[in-house]
Amino acid sequence: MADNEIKTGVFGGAFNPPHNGHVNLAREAIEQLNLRKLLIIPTLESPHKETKSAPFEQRLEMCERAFTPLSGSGRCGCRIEISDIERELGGISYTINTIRELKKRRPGERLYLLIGGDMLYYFPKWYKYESLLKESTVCAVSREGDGFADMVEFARELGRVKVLPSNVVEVSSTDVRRKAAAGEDISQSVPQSVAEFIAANKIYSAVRSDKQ
Ligand code: DND
Repeated sequence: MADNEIKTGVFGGAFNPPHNGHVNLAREAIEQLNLRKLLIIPTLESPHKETKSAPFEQRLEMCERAFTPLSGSGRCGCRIEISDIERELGGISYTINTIRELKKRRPGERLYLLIGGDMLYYFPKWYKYESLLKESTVCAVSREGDGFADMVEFARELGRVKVLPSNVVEVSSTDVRRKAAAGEDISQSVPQSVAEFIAANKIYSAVRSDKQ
């Protein structure tokens, strides 16, 4: 890697809603990879997900609230950018299309595609995943402990995948939606500003609490 190359993390998700597990993953990646920039990219339409997410605008706003507090963190003072590129590109949000567009727009930046550890086993089902392995550095952030060595081995077989050891915050978007729909407390699962936004806009009413 050239010395002057900028390390940019790319963290995509439905973020329906973003939660403390996502924020923790982002924080670990910034610190362990010394990222100068981190792009947070809500999907317009997630591949392989059948249920509709909350509207894009609301997920974008929740990402602003969840991730901008990480601005300036890490050794390089990471810059956080919440990106609407997948809305701009339109259609189903295949990650290879997003990465290719980002590479065009950001010459001189090296892209690190961040995913949760569990997602790594599913990664070979992604559209053109072999191209993604060539055109970005895939980083799976995973819990050390049971199964970690297997994951490192799986990553080695795929090639060009880093596995970053991390503590993991046990929370899922499905669970947050279910709790919000039932009127239960979500303050331990999402940043406070996200909890306030969900409540104020009644985002996960019972109608939208279905599994995704
Ligand atoms: P999800 O729908 O899993 O998002 O999508 C993640 C990204 O994968 C999006 O950018 C999709 O476009 C892309 N994708 C998925 C499938 C196929 C293709 C692309 C394709 O191109 O063919 P979620 O909001 O559910 O999760 C976002 C990320 O956060 C995921 O990587 C997930 O593993 C991770 N995560 C956690 N990490 C740490 N602690 C937790 C987590 N919960 C979810 N508690």
